[in-house]
Amino acid sequence: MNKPLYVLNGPNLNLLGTREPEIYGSATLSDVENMCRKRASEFNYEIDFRQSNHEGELVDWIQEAREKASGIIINAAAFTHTSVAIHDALKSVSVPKIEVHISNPATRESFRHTSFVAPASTSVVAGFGINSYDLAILGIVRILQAV
Ligand code: CA2
Repeated sequence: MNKPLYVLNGPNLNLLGTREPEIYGSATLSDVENMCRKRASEFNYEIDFRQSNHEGELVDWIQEAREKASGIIINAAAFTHTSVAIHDALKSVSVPKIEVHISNPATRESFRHTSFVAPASTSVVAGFGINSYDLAILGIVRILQAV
């Protein structure tokens, strides 16, 4: 049995589907979770899907993934642009790590143009709406199958 894929979500993503549909669409985080589980099951992976508004909790989960996960898909949300702690935690993990964004931060405000997650990640998927998560699962499975 494969270890699960951790799908970690940062601050305010629990509110997905409740505002700014022009940027983030109308699907909820629960819809994203269901999509991830469905896709991962095609490849015999389970999903451990979590969301936190707290930086330290995300750091704890990344550390936990060192032993317990096959790989990490992370939308660190606003912490993407601020968190050295999440960067350092990801650096300590040797499993594949995919940075995901629903929007494309590069086309938005300049404060979103810096990512502390990207330099500590294997790959980045952004700008496909919630399908970014689906593409990240397809990508991480390819990486894991090549190992
Ligand atoms: O595009 C993404 O996935 C982001 O990670 C979303 C973050 C933003 O700070 C990043 O720059 C890009 C925002 C997460 C909050 O999302 C909400 C969506 C709808 C309603 C409320 C919050």
